[in-house]
Amino acid sequence: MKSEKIYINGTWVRPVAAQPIDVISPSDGQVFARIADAGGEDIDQAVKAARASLSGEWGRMAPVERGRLLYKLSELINRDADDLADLEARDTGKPMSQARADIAACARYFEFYAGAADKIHGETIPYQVEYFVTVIREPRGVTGHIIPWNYPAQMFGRTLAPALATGNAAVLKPAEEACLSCLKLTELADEAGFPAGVLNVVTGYGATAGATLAEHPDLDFISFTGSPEVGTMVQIASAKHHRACVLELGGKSPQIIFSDADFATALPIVVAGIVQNGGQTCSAGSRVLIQQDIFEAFTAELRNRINALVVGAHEKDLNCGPLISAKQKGRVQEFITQAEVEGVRCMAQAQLDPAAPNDGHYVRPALYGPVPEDSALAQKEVFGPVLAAIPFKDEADAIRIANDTEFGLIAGVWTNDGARQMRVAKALRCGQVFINNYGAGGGVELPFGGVKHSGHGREKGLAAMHEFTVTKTVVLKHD
Ligand code: TXE
Repeated sequence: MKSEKIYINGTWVRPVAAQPIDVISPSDGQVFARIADAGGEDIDQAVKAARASLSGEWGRMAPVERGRLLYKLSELINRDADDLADLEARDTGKPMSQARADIAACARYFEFYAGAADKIHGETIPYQVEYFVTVIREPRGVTGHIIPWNYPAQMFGRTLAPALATGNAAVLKPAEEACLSCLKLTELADEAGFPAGVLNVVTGYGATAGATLAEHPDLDFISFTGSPEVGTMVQIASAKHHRACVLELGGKSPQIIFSDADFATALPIVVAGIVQNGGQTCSAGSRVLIQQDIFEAFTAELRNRINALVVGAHEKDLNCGPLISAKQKGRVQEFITQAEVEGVRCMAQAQLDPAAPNDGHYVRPALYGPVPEDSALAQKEVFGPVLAAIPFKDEADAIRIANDTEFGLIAGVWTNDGARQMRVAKALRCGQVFINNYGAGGGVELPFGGVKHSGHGREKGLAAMHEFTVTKTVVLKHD
């Protein structure tokens, strides 16, 4: 693999300057690869190549042909799924079965948007009788994509497939902590035969390569997934150039358990919602709001399940892997220490596999509760496997607590009362509500994104194709 190179204008090249960046395995803390550290000049070359490709073969390509290229890429991803999953698990520390599911999701993104590429319809608008008005959808142009380390392969598909399906030319800056699968996927895109310059992939640090891309004057659009702090910077840079952006900035998503909920269905899904990917998931169900009269009974069952979990190295394929980095482990431990200082009780904690390497970034999944509504564990995105249990009195109280954070990404509602399902779904301030199920990762077809500090704009589904296109109104006067 060409991990120390960047991909610009259809060619793997070394960055102009700078030392490569060491890639550390989260499972054992050891360096196992190196990636290129691109600088401003490299980013500039990538944007130039993307711009040039729009007036070449790509700009003239029929949508059906674009779709065929995307479909070819999805087939190549499926062909190499085992290698990609190995790489993803090693790079991110996630258990092998999760990595396999991520690669399948990545292939599915290219499959879904392949089929959608020639279905970007416009509309006609009845205006005055002597006019004929059509509204057409055109690509934004050159799109920038900055993605995080938690789901590199899935994010590659999620952000690039709709951008390419709609005819844009892209520059991707993946996260420095984990991006090897993105490089391998780029090799596959090259093999699929996308024209030179249509996809450019430039690895490097956020503060240098990422910031240069976000601030580049010749971008037409940017899609960012990451922290609210960097999201703010990306939005300010976009505002300076008067261009639109999509921001997906995480959450503090509630799972709301009413007294009449079906415990047996809810319990494994509530546990999976915080343990998947070590809780490093924007849509992690990190708060479980439980109606008071079942608080003891529900948390007793949760405790049993969490105590029985085992965290360990990715290749053991246990319930949970390590966190991405020593830095992320430190962040999560600070939240735990603060909760303990505030006197919040640890109700359950998973086991550490005795064979887990000492230098891995392991944090044992834990349940804390009852968590005061104003504490950090109830308000802040921990981005680790820490579940906060919070009791509520009645429906109004549940809605109030659920909405009382700065985030608004997703929510789970567990009740068999049909009217309540709809009332609560309407009252929640977030981008998606799951009733008697949970999980924003699945379902490429489903629009995904947040409100409030979780960001704006929508990824996935046909909604993403709207983000990556812009309308043009054509008004013809016939006589
Ligand atoms: O994010 P960053 P970090 C949240 C989560 C986590 C916290 C910090 O709470 O604990 O953010 O994670 C690039 N200009 N999420 O530090 O720094 C960076 O290289 C342009 C939630 O890893 O935002 C990477 O590619 N780009 C989230 C990407 O931004 C910059 C997923 C994300 O990194 C940049 C990840 C800059 N100045 C973290 N600085 C989610 N929504 O799922 C960094 N980057």
